Amino acid sequence: MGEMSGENVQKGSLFSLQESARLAFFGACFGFSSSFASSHFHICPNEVTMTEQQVITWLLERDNFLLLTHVRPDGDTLGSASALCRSLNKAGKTAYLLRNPGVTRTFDGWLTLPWAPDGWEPEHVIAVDIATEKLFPDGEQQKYLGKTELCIDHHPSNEHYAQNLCLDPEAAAAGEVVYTICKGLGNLDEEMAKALYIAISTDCGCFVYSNTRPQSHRIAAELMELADMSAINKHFFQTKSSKELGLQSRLMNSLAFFEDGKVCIGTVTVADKAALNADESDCEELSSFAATIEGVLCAATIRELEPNQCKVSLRTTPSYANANHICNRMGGGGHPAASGATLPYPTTVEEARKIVYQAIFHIIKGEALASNP
Ligand SMILES: [Mn+2]
Repeated sequence: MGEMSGENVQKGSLFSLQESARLAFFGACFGFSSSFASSHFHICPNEVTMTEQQVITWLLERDNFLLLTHVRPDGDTLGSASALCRSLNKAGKTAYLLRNPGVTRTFDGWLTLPWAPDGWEPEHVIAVDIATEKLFPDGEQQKYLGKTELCIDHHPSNEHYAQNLCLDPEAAAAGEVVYTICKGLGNLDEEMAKALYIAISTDCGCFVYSNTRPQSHRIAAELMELADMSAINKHFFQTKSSKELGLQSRLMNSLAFFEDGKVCIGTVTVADKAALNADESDCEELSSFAATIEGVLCAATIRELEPNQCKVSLRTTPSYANANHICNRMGGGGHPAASGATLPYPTTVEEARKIVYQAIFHIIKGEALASNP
């Protein structure tokens, strides 16, 4: 699964001023301090922090909810929203998900996604697994910028754009937080259990990434009492398309290694995808592939989304290289072991390689100096 590590693949920015983009971008690349683009988005100064129990009370006092999911939606944002929607429906509430144009066929038949009907107007907007408004998909969701009443999240990098925030930065997935809410609403069932299992397992690489905590297993165990997860495990973790394997092979051939093999940077181009007739759903697991090579502690995968528009995914051993810090330098962010950034200025894949190299080495060398003065 694509962003199964819970990476927070920020869309870079939606600058209207190219020059401002250029300045901020080169600031990020070359080490000027950079509060990258956040001023262009809403920050809620009087944000209220909520526990799951307070969220339950808040939900029960209201009705007509619209659930938002993030751009390039992954198992966590979709599974969590799907489960929460069903739980709200079972509690007698009207709730829908806002249609997300980026849903890949990976999820076909695995999640119920009740999209809001055309023209339906919500009373309350809830963002699920969305760390920043920069991750709102283009299109209809843009009209909800600054309008999120509740954000349910697990990203330490959450940008506090919602009026109310229920954040557990220790959770492996937003699905763990949503689990507590659904359980509190008292209506967990087989379908919700499957959706929450998809949310949690995909964000922690089926319980092997470093974000996995004992509680992730406890929740998964409880969910497994309610549903058979074997088909989910087979589909999401033990199945690859031949196109996907072809892309992996091209990525493998593109890898450049540094620091005695501890750092690697690889690329997948638009031409690679075209040659294999592959689409985004074939790319979902690519970002975690390079990190599985023996000896690699910092793996960067550059994917050309469109010609000269590059997305970077980092998978690292945080004690060696903090992926969130590296991606912060490129206008993105996420978690210490898994982060992402979409370079906000058009770059060729080869230019992107240099930018990523510089960001990685700034952090590795800077942090090494900091710990060995
Ligand atoms: Mn997540």
